[in-house]
Amino acid sequence: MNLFKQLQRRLKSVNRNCVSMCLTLVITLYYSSAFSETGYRLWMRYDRIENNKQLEQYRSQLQTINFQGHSITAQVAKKEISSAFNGLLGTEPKVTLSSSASLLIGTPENSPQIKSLITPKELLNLSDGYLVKTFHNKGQQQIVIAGLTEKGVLYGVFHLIRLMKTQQSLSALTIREIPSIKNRVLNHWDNLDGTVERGYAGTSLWEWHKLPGFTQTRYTDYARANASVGINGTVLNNVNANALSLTKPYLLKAAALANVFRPYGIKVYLSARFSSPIEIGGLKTADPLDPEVKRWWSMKVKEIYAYIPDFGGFLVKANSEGQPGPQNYGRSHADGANMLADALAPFDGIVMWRAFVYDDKVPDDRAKQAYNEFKPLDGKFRANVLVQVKNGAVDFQPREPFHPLFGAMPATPLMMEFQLTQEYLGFSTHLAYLGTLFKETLAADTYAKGKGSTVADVVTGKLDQHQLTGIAGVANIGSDVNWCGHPFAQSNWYSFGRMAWNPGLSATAVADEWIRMTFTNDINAIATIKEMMMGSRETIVNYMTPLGLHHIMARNHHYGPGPWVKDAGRADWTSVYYHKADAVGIGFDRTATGSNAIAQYSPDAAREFADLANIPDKYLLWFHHVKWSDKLRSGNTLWDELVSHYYLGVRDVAKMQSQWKAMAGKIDEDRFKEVAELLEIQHEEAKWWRDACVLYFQSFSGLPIPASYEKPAHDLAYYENLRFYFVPGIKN
Ligand code: GCV
Repeated sequence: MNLFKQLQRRLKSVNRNCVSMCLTLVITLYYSSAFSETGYRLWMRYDRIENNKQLEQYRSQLQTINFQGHSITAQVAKKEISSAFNGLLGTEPKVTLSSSASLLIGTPENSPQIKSLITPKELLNLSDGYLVKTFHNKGQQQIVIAGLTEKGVLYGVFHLIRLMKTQQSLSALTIREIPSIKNRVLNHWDNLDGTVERGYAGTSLWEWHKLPGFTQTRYTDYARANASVGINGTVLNNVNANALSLTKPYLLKAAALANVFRPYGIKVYLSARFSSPIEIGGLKTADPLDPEVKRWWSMKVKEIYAYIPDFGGFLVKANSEGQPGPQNYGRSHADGANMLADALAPFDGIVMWRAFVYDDKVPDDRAKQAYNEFKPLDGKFRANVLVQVKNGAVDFQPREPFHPLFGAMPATPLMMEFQLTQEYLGFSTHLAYLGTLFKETLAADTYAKGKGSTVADVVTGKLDQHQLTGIAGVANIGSDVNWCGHPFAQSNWYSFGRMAWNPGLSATAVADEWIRMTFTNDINAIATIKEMMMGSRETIVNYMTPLGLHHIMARNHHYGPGPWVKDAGRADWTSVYYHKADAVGIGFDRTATGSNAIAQYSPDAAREFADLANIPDKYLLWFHHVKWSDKLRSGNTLWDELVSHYYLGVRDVAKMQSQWKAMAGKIDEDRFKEVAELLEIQHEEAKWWRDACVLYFQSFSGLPIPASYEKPAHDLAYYENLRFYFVPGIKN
């Protein structure tokens, strides 16, 4: 609790005479101007509920609490509820052992009251889920939070807090929540030197140098935030892994973090460098079929579990972008994954083997390569292997159609990989709510088993009855005081967790929750901020990569536009490879006349993508090379439509700016100012993207920018010659 709150509380408890009230007012005014709203508290802000009627109602409904359970998880749940109630209500319910307490919390095992109130049927298959129910008995109301596990109880506690923070009624609750996906994991691309690959929010959270001796309180706050949205795993280090992570000193550091996260139900995982047996084990090979190599990994895994008894397992990037892997020894991805899986199996550990593979030596469309490689391996992986697939087939672009592997490997559990860090969506200066992107992918129909076989059904295991399920988000978290760089980027951490728990949630419902918990419960402000968020990703698509364009950013650091990039050492790292603009038209022909990537989708999905009359405009240039003069559904030619999207994108940023201006006075000044300034940067950068792309593509189409549009500020050469140094997210 900060000094301000302590003083406020002390003054209140002394006496309520006029003097103390005046003093409270003075101190409030002083400290509210002295302490800034940094955003550190994320959506976990426990400030007094401002709606007095609601406040009084909660106070009367939550007078006494009977919370059973003594585990480390129960302890942190108790602590959380105590600080939430203190902050939100300004008072804590009285702790009691009475069965008539207004709030009963526990498991049927540790709470006889819960055992008598909740039927076994209600608890059936609850796993780490929970119930939150209101009972009415002889005119008395009682709220019960019950879980089968203490982790479930902790999640239930966070649910109740969420209800209060979003000011929902507690009078008739019948909530039964079960996580749809078992492993809900953040992937940190954090390097041991403190840098974060594609990180735009400062440096790594992990102070490797001070670990294991010193664990900062921030690690606990990180765990609290994750648990509050149901995230239950974290991969600490970059997939471009350093083998040192698996040496004893670093394992002890990882163990110290695991100790902090454990009470919050969060397991630690590590990215494993495939060549570790050579680099730190002194072996001559890392061949997965070599008995010495197998033995080395078994011993290494045993050692890890000695330090971290609940270690989650390994994440592996192999034979991709220069990383070592089983193919170096003529072995398959399944050989590599299975060797690690065998080492982890005795400890219930899992392998998350990434399908993000492509090679410029392979003479096929990059978008096809993961499927080509992995589809034939379907069913060949051990039971404790998840194949981790990016949401789209290229690389986290502002928009991609769903990855064709979803629905194509029924005998293998596939894990979704989303990118929360905004590598291709404006870093941490552009406002992008990605709940809409997550939802678009999860709701996409693979048609794998007929209409309605959504990507979410693949990932939750529902489609092919897999028990082992997973979802990963490449973290956007760093040492920045507000964790994510942009105040709105926090919503992507939040929505990833919420949708990982329940992919059925709508993007708008999640945005609504997040706004209420992070900014305000003011209905008008919520409506405006929600409108900004819901349109924000489409706005970015419009000024960066409309109509299915992709991978046209600047080379290497990926900051800003670079549709002209052509000499990158390898074709699949250029932009011209993807947009294929020429005098006739633009777009990548992935139909049967081109790379035929379309054939990797099931026939119904493929038919829709192949048919120019049916394909949604948003995927047009992903799959088709279209003539500049062709008419689209809008009646516009492709050229006019393309230009209008670029201009619309910039206009919509200006609209967000004016919407945000209207929030003055509705939210705190600090975050208001921060977002306003970032939107100004975004507006400038949106114009930069628009002008650079429109001028570049015009050099092929030879067609005019309609006179009604503002002229680009510079000529094409100006944009092509811009150079940037020390851009965050890469090692310069
Ligand atoms: C961790 C893209 C990024 C790389 C990243 C890679 C991956 O290529 O630019 O920085 O590497 O994806 O997902 O492995």
